[in-house]
Amino acid sequence: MILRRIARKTKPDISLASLSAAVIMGCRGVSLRQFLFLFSVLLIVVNGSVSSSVNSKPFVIDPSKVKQISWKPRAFVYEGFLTDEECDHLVSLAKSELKRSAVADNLSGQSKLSEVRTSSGMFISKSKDAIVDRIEDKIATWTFLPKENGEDIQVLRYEHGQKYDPHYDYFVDKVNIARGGHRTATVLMYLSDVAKGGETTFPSAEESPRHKSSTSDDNLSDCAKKGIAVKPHKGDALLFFSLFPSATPDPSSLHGGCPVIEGEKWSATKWIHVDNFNKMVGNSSCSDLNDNCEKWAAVGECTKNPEYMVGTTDLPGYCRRSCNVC
Ligand SMILES: O=C(O)CCC(=O)C(=O)O
Repeated sequence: MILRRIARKTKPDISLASLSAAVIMGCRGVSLRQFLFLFSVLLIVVNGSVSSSVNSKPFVIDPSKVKQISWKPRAFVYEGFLTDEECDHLVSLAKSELKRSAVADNLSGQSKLSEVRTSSGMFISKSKDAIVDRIEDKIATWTFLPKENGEDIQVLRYEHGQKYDPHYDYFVDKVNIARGGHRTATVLMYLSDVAKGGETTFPSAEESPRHKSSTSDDNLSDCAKKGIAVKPHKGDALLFFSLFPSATPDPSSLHGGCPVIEGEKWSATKWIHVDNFNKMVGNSSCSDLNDNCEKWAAVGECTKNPEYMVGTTDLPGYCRRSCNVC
C-alpha cells in the first residue's frame, strides 16, 4: 500500500491579533499618522506571510506517488496530488455558483442539458487566485503540457444517484475544436472521498493481466466492474489521454462517472488541448489550427498524414486550409 503524505500548509506563526496588540501597546504616545503607518506595515507583513504559505514550496513530482493504471487508454493516478487545503478551497469557490451540468451537442457543439450528465458544476477562471494558479502550475508540471493549453478548471458536485454516462472528452463537432484543437488530456482531481459509488470508469479499457490480478472488485459499485475504474479519494488526481501520440482520437478513452450511492462526490476537471486554448478564434470555418500547417502541407503531410491534416467530416483535421479541402 502506498502511504499518502499530504503536505500541510504551514500556518503563519504570528497572529494578526497578537501583532495588532503589540503595535497598539508600542504606539502609546505616537501620532495618529504614525500609528496608521505602523498598522499598514503590519498588514503587509501578515498578508505576505499568508500568501507565502500558499506559494512558498515549489511543487516537485514524486514518482513513487504515481501509478499507471492502464496503457489503453494511457491513464495514471497521482496519490495526494492536491493538499486538503487546495481541495477545500476549490469546493468553497464553487459552492455558491453551481448550476446543472451540460453536455456538448455532437452536431452543433452547443451546450445542452441531458440525462447523460446529472451533476452540477461551475468553471473557475484561470489563475483566479494564488491557490488556483498553483494548482494549474502543478498540472502543467505533472503533465508536461503547457498551462495555456488548458481550459478553466470545472468543479463538479455529484449528489446521491448523480452520474456522467460514458463519453469521450474529444469533440466530434467543428465548433469546439476550433479553439485549441482537440482535447488531448484530462486531469480529474478528486476533492472529496465518496463512501460508495462515484468511481471514474473506463469501460473500453484493455485490462492487463497484471492489473486484473492486483485489484479486488469488493469495494466497487456494479457500474465500475467493467474495464478499469478509479475510486475517488480526496486529493488524488487521474490523468488520461483522449488522443493517441499521433494526435488521433483514442476510442479506449471512453469514460464516465458512476452514480454516487452513498455520500457526495466533488471533483475538479482540467481539460487540456493540443494547442493554445487562450487564443480566440474567428468564425471562419476554413482555417488552419496550427501555425505550422503551411510548412507541413508543403512537404506532403496532407497525403502522408491525412488523419491529422485533413480529418473527416465528423472530426475535421487541423490543416484543412493548407491542404485545400475547404
Ligand atoms: O466524474 C467523473 O468521474 C468523470 C467526469 C468526466 O468524465 C468529465 O468531467 O469529463
